[in-house]
Amino acid sequence: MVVQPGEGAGRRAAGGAAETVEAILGLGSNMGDKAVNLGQAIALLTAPGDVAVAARSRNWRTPPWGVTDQDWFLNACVRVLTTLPPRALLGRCQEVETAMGRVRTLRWGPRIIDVDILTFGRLRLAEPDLVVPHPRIAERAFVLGPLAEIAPDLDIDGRTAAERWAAIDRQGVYPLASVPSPPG
Ligand code: A4P
Ligand code: MG
Repeated sequence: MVVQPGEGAGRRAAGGAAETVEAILGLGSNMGDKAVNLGQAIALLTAPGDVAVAARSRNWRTPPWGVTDQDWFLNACVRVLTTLPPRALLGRCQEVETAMGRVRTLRWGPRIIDVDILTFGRLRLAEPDLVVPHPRIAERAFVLGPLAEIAPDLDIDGRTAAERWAAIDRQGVYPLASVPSPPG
C-alpha cells in the first residue's frame, strides 16, 4: 500500500504492516570522486531493503551555493518508496553520510556527501532536527533542476517544481549526460 500521508506518516497501518511512503531525497557531493560518491550513497541508502529507488535524476553540475569559496558540486535527486518513518529515514541519511566519512565542519561547507530529505509524502514538520518539506528548495537551482526531472508536478508552496525551475536563475547549473545505472 503506497500512501501520501499527512499525519500518520510512517506509522503502522491497521494490522501491523508498515505503510509505504514516497519521499524525495536530495544528494550533493563536492569532494573526491563526486559521481562515485552519489552512486555509493544511493546504494547504501537502499541496501537494508526498506528504501527503494522509484526514480533517479541525472547528476547535475552546480556552482557552490551559500559558501561560494569551495569546489563545484554534483547534485542529484531520488524519489524513493520507504517503509521507514521520517526520523528513521533521517537517521539512515545520516548513517550513510557518516559511513562515507563525512566530517561536519562549517555549515554549507565542503562535503563528501550530503543527503537531505526534501519531502516525505505530504508530511509537514518543523522540528529542530527535521524540517519537511526542506525549507530552502524554492531558492536553490541545484535542487530544482534534478527535482524537476523526477517530480515536475510536485507542489512547492503553490507552484510546481517545473514552474520554479523555469523561473529561477540557472547559471552554471546543468545536467551531465545520462542517468547513471545502479552499481552492480
Ligand atoms: N535537518 C533538518 N531538516 C532536515 C532535512 N529535511 N533533511 C537537520 C536533512 N537534515 C535535516 O544538516 C544540519 C542539520 O539539519 C542536521 O543535523 C539535521 O538534523 P547537516 O547536513 O549536518 O549540515 P549542512 O548540510 O551543512 O546544513 P544544511 O542547513 O542542511 O545545509 P544544506 O541546506 O544541506 O546546504 N551548493 C551546491 N551547489 N550544492 C549543494 O548540494 N549544499 C549545501 C548545504 C550548501 N551549498 C551547496 C550544496
Ligand atoms: Mg544536509
